Amino acid sequence: MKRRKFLRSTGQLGIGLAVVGCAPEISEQTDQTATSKPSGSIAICTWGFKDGNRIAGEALDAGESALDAAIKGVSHEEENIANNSVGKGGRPDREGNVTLDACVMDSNGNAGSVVYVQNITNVAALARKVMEETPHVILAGDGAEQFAYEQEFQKEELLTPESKEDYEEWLKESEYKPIINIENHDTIGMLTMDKNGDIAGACTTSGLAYKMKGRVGDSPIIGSGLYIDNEVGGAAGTGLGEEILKQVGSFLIVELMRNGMSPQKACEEAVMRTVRKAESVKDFQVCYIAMNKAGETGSYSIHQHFSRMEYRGGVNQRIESDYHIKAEES
Ligand code: SD4
Repeated sequence: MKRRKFLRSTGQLGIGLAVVGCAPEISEQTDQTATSKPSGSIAICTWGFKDGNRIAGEALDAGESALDAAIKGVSHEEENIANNSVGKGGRPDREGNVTLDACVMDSNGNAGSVVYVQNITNVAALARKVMEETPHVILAGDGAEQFAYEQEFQKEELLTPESKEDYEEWLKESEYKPIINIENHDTIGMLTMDKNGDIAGACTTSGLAYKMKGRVGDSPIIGSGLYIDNEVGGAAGTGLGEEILKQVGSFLIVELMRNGMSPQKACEEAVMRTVRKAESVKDFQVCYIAMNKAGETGSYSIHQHFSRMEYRGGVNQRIESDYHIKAEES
C-alpha cells in the first residue's frame, strides 16, 4: 500500500558486555583522507562487513538506487547469525529479549525508523516501509512489530543458541556495564551513492548487549546514527549510542561538510566534540564514517581498531581509520 493510500485507508489525513569484532578479510589500506573521484557507485560501511558492503556495491554497479543497494547490503548482515550486534543472532537485553533498532534515509530527504522491535530480522527494510507506507518517521515496539506482519514480514526467533548461551553465561554475574568499549560493537551504518550520484543510507543494530529493557541507542535516531542530505552527503555513527545521541553526531558531520569541511575533517570534529565534552573517553568508543557529494569519504574514532569497508570501481576494501588516542599504540 502506498503512502497516500495508507493515509486514506487509515483516515490519517492530518497528520557486561559481549566482545565481538569483524575480522579484516580483504586488502587493507590506511588513509587519513580518502579523496578519490566518484566512480558513480560507491558504498561504505562501518566495521568489516565486507559481504554486505560488496553486495551493496554490486547492486549499485548494476544500476540499483542508492536506497535499494543500502538496504540490500545491510539486510545481508541482519540475516547473518554470525554477527552478534545486528539482526538475527544479536545479543539480547538483560531480560533475554533481542530488540532491534534501525533507520533509513533516501535521496529525497525522507526518513524511516523502527525502535525496540522483536521477532523481525530485516528491520532496515521495515524502517523503509515506515518511511514509504505510513505518514510517520518512527514506529516503536509492538506497534512496529504489528506493522511488520501487516507488511508480510515473517515472525522469527532472533535469539540464536549461541547468543542464548552467552546470555546465560552473562546472567551468572549479571554485571551491568552500560558502555561500549573499544571492542564490543558491530553496528552496521552504510552510505551509498548510485550511478546518478544520489546518496542514501541505512543503519541497523541490536544495540548494547544486555541493555536495560527499553533502552534505545543512536542507531535508529535520524541525525544521530545516520543522516543524509543529498545536496551535501551522508554520515553514520557507531559506538556508545548515548554519546552519539548527545552530539547528534551524523547530522553534525553533514552540516560541517555543508560548511566546507572534508568528510575526514568533519568526522574528526564530531569525535572531538565528544572528547572535549565528556569527563573521560577512556572507557568508550565513538566512531563515524562520512561521504560527500563528490564521493570523497572519511572516518574517525576515539580509539583505534575502527575501520570502514569501501566499495568503489568494483573494488571492495577495508580501510583502517585514524583515531584520537594515539597512546594506545604502545
Ligand atoms: C548503540 N551505537 O546501540 C549502537 C551500538 C553500536 O556497534 O554501535 N554497536 O548504542
